[in-house]
Amino acid sequence: MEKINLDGLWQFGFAEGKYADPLMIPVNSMAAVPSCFDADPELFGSHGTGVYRRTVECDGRVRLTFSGGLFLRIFWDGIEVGKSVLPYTLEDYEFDSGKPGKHELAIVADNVLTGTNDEMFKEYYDFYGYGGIYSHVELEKISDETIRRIQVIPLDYRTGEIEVTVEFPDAPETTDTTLAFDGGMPEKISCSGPIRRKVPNFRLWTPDTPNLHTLTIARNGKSKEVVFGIRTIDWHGGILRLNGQPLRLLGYCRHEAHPDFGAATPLSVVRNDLVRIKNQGCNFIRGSHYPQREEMLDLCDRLGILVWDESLGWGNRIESLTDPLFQSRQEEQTVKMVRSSYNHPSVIIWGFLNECASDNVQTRPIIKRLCDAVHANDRSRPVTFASNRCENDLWLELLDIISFNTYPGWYDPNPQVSGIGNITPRLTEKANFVSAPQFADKPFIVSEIGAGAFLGDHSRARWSEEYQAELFRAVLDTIFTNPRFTGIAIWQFCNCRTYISTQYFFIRPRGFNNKGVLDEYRRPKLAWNVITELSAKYFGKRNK
Ligand code: ADA
Repeated sequence: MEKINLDGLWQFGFAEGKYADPLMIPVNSMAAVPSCFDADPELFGSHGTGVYRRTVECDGRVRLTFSGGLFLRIFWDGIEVGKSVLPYTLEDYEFDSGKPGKHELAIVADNVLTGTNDEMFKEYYDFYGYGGIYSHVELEKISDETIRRIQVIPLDYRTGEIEVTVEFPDAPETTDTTLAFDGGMPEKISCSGPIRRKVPNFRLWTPDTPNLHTLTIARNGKSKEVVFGIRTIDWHGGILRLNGQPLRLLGYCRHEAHPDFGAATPLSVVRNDLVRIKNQGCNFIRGSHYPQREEMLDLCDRLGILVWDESLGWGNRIESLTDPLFQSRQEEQTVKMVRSSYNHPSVIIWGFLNECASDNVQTRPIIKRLCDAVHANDRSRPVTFASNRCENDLWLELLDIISFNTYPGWYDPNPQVSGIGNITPRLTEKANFVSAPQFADKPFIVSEIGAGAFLGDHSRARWSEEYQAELFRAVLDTIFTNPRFTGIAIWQFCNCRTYISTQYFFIRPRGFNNKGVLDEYRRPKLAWNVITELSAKYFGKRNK
């Protein structure tokens, strides 16, 4: 056994509440892995502990890898071998699996929020926090020869030069290691530091030509392959560039969610969503509001969709933002995201802490710490966060890109100045604000904007398909005729479930955030056609 995939039917048990000894919960039914237990209509809305159990045949040192939420504990033959408090994060658990033979693996996932400041998920978030196993579960037998990680930094899009870093658990210089591109001739290398190479016969990665290369590192009969793309990003003079060419971004904020599957959306759903976005002429997805799954990023690499990947946060309040444990969890999650998704050419922006209290002076340490953590682990991509404090934000100077979430025509503070006619003036004010000398060098993205709409409501009033469609017409016409805007991530691709108990229940009918351009089952509202029309108007066949 090198690496095995443990997806399939597992034994399952559920009990209300958090459990000190979850293995006492009877496993009297079955669950698919990956899956979210509260996507099952019978358990939707319940706060409890799900226990997933199965046997695995293996021995010796192993590494288990998967993501899930909201709190995870891992037991091997009844002994706890790992835990995670970082929902949506791809985590590794290494342990000694013991003698050859059958062993029992139990993954315990609970969705019980206690409301402490350090918790990464909060019930005030405007999306539902599912309990379960969100990604594939993989088990790998490891040794000192196992390559832990390969990082590829594209350095020059004109020459195909890259920098490769290989991480081994032991001193690497002593052993023979080889490197090969695209299945070609292996070349002997020393891994004592980063290696620079020009990729033979390289082909550039762009959204129109998403060419990928492979790199294989081998040592003592063991090998690891990674996929990468050659493309570079730079950001200055207020312009974001890919391979030296100015970029304009048009796309969506997208939740990894579906009413039938929760956060464990099957690959077919993810694939269909992304192909639709691409075929509409869009080139951009903001992965709101947590690290994106590997397979989502793999698809974006192959389809040529640009991604903003962000760590988990939503409207976090000062009590959490100043809590040392919350701060270190945020840093840990952000660093894990950057390190695990580093090689994806589709990822062009890192983000964190959507709409935090960034107008409060006490938030500087956490924001600076997260910017620094990203920069320390990746200098090749810009960092941002989506601010709804906008002109009152105190920390825009720390960011590489300025991103504003703004809802003119929907959440208008003054009903006298309201509606579609309010959109162009409000957006233009923001573009003028970020044109001031201290911000002018930074690209500017509208990271959210939108309106709620019910499929089938043609009243033309607010909440109708027509109102939403006309709002997006005004938004895109404003953004793509004003060069100060780098682009837009429309809020949002499709409706998503939120907490029914949320204090905002009166603006979340049916327990959904209804601002999707598609409904939760991906049925299009009128706005879909308007966005398709305007993407053709402003970009022609650019991204198809
Ligand atoms: C915020 C938030 C989104 C969503 C949106 C809305 O901007 O970032 O997650 O809640 O508001 O629909 O109001």
